[in-house]
Amino acid sequence: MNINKDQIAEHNKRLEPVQKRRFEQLAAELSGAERIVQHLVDFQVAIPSWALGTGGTRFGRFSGGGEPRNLQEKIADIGILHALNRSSGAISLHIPWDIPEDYSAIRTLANQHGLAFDAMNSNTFQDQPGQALSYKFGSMQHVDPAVRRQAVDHNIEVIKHGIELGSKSLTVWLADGSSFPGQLNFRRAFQNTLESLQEVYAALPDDWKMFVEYKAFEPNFYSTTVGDWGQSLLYASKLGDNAYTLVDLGHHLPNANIEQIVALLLMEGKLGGFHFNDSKYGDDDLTTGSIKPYQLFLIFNELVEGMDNRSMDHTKDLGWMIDASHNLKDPLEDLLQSVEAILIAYAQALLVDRPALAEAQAENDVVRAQEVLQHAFRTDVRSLVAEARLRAGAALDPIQLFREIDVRGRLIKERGARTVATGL
Ligand code: PSV
Ligand code: MN
Repeated sequence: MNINKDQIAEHNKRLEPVQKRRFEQLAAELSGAERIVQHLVDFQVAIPSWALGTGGTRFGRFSGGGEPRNLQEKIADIGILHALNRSSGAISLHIPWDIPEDYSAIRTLANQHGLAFDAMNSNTFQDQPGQALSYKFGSMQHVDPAVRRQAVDHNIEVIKHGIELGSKSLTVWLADGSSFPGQLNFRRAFQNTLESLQEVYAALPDDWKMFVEYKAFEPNFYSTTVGDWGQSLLYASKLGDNAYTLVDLGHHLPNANIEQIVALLLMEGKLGGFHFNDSKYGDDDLTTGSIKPYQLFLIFNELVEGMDNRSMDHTKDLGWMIDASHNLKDPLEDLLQSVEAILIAYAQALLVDRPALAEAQAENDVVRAQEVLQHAFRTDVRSLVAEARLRAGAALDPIQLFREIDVRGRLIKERGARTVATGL
């Protein structure tokens, strides 16, 4: 199904008078509202192909209906999101779940929906049917060189798919690690992993980036071979200029100061991209901004400050991706909420009075520094985000329109009530 311009126009016509009043009132109070709205119009967040179906836990999976059955339908789902918010103009694929049968047809379809191909993701954390060697004891860290070779070859194959689609980056997340003390020689595991990554890096086209994603624990519970940002940075630094660290918000030990991690990675020119989600306990993969919106704002505060400090392009120089899983909500509604939360945090970070904050810091005025940050965080910027949508041709209230025109009901009619998307 497609959402047409008339449906959006009719919806916006109804909501526009209230939006106009809210926006004008806020714009009169703020300096630079127009600049912020333009930044918001330009900002795009990639949607992961694996987040369009209902996720599960290790205890079970309660599927919704109308889930995408193949890559074409995943692209169509993201097309719906992008038509509704005009901020989801990219898809991130996971191989082998999303191997295209016909590159040119897939490129054309994505193009029709206004979607680009963001980072390609490899998968050496599961064994695939017919796979020669098992990843049970790791992939790139493995004691057997033949398993490492298989993992390297898989990543090179992922790059090849990406080249055909016009992607420009590869994200490598390894489940490698150990679950018991003594299981691994840490140094050897690191060296094996580094050598394997070096082979993949050598196969990377010059205009591509490699993102090394870290994760503190799970599926391994004693050690992870790319376990934190320090280890990721070590690999990325040894690999070369086109290798970067990728921060997934759910991949830290409790209470880690992610905003500080982000600030230092940016300072070193080694922050490559983001996987947005939220969590209370571990890698919960909940809707972005649903649990810790202040932390999300503080992260964006460092991102904006750090990117501006290096004269970076907010939209192009980092990979912005969601990585979430939905057990209870409609995946598409959940993704709309995540994108909205990201844009709100970004808008609030753009609002921070930087000279006032710098002055407070220079004077050790801790109270004033907090006031400056919280003034921005407590500003209700939703009318700026909505204004950006209006100007970009999106719906003023994407979730409301999604429900008004019964998108899910129509997808169920089209695809069936018992479809299950590929992925986790
Ligand atoms: C692992 O937890 C992760 O965050 C990686 O990014 C994977 O690619 C993704 O989730 C899906 O398993
Ligand atoms: Mn991730």
